[in-house]
Amino acid sequence: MKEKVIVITGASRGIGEDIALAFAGQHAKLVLVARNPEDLERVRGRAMEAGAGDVLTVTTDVSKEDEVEVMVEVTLSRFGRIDILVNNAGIGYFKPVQETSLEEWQSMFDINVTGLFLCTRGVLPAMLEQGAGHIINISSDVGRRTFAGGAAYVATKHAVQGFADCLRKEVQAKGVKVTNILPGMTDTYFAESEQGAEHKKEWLKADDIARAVLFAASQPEGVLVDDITIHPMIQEY
Ligand code: NJP
Repeated sequence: MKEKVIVITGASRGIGEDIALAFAGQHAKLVLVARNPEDLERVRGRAMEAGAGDVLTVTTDVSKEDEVEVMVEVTLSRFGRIDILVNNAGIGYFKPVQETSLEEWQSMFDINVTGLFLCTRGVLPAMLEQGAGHIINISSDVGRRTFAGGAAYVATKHAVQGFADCLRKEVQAKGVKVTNILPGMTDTYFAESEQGAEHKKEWLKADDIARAVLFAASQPEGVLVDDITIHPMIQEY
């Protein structure tokens, strides 16, 4: 991973922070993306300590086309290439349909789906020119199943799965891999919760997801991992 350039969205906390630390431990060069610059700076410090080759932070709202374009430009002018994009930024509101506001619906689609599309579209020209690259999406176990009370969020993650499965068919022959990681309940700040809360003791840890990402990312050139579903023992799939 030493010479690899890895862009990670939602890198300011939770799963994204641990993905950054996992790649830092492999001495990769990191581009950390999120909206909060102070949190990004904190993770940058941790990643440097963990052994990252270099770390660039780019304050970006992934749902904004112009900000994503700038993020890609800044990355390419600093490092000249992009090897891996981890589309991790995401939010969730969990309510019955009749209680879901249009604002909640739209913000989930803006970040979870449009943001993922914009970042993917932004890095693809560089990856296709390189003839190599890897898009890794932090989707969700509910990208392939459903449950009552999560219709809007579940719809965004089904969209991610459909988008990614089509994209793989477009770019696989050109050397670009597409992998979906489908986590179950993971102890982070997700859905406005607290990381480390007592009731999440038996949930997955952010690092469990980071190890799955690293597994997919470190396969030999000719090996493509499509999906990894991962959930805690206490959660039925
Ligand atoms: O959540 P959290 P997770 N532009 O809240 C960033 C999926 N997942 O780590 O922008 C750019 O701790 C935000 O940073 P900031 C989930 O759907 C989770 O659990 O500064 N970045 C922060 O870094 C999501 O796709 C569970 O506020 C934006 C990060 O996103 C992924 O895991 C289960 C942004 C969120 O960190 C990571 O979520 C599952 C924007 N517009 C799937 N908006 C689970 N935790 O149980 C947010 O199945 N961010």
